[in-house]
Amino acid sequence: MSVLPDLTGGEVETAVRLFDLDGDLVEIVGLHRGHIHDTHVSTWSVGDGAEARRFVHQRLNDWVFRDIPALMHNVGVVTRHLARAGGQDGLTALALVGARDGADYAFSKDTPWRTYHFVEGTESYDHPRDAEMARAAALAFGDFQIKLSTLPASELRETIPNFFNSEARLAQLEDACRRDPLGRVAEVQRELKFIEGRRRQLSVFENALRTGKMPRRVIHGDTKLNNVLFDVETGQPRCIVDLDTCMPGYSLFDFGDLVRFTAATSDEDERELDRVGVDVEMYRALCDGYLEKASGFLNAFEVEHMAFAARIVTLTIGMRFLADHIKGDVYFKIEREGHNLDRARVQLRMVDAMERRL
Ligand code: GN1
Ligand code: MG
Repeated sequence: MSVLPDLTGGEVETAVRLFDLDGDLVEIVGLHRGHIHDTHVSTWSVGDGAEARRFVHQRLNDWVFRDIPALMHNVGVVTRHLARAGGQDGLTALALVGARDGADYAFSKDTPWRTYHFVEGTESYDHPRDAEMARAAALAFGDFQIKLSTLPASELRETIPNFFNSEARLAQLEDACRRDPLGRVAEVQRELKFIEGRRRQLSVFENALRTGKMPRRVIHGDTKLNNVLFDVETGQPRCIVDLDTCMPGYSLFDFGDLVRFTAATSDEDERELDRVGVDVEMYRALCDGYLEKASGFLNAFEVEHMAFAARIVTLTIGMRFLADHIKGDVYFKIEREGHNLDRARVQLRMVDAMERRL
């Protein structure tokens, strides 16, 4: 379920054909991943026994990203910057396929679409197979941040204002509570109290940014483990995907989000809250891998606040899920009633576990 209308197969095909692709279209299949856009994979045969080619097409969510030209400006800048930065370490950059008119995206009727080359021979994971995989993912995101460090922040637009700002996220949650359009606030009093008790912590990073204790840097912004594609042969990271939130932020956001997702003992939307927790061995592996790359550029304040970042980012994303539940699920796609509330509860339970264990 999403606030965007469903499309027919014919509409998807019309959109796919707006892009500069050769050969005969064999099939288009839906890929049910992600909370924001709709994703499809197309296969094209190019004849003469050559291997078929695949492409990833996304119908962009222009309710979440109100400024699609700005979003695609960022994706264009970042993909080209990463391609120039090179892939010495086995990592390749995600690459866009242009539309037939030469642009990086295309409108089909009023709906914006983009296309990427499919990265063949890779797979992604929702949970790390072992600590080595967690370490490798953290190393890949550290490397990604190093590559982005030579991209001036002024070249990127802030596609969603205050996206990483925990104080602003708290204000949005409070605003949702005041409006309470569906009368859901009454049933989330415990969650709101938990957040209220951590109000001051939500200002720590914003204060550090304001006073210059922590620098603003271009970051990935959504460092879920499943945004790393691992090579099926070598098991090593090959490509980092989902560049929608590459924007000026702070480095520890990426580290915190990595812990939130990768060191979790449960799924992001687990209903059995007793399963929710943090795996300390995974946490250590993430620290290790991230620091191997990032210790070169993090300052002392940042290194000291790594564990804190895991808590704050998890809490902040929990607040976003909760606010969306209260507003009536207008932002994150849901597959069941109460899905965003389940997601929020998992995040808050993880914060609780982190406070006890880290
Ligand atoms: C959204 O669509 P997806 O799953 O890649 C969200 C992230 C959240 C994440 C939580 C643009 O990402 O910020 O951390 O869900 N993306 C946007 O799983 O809001
Ligand atoms: Mg994302």
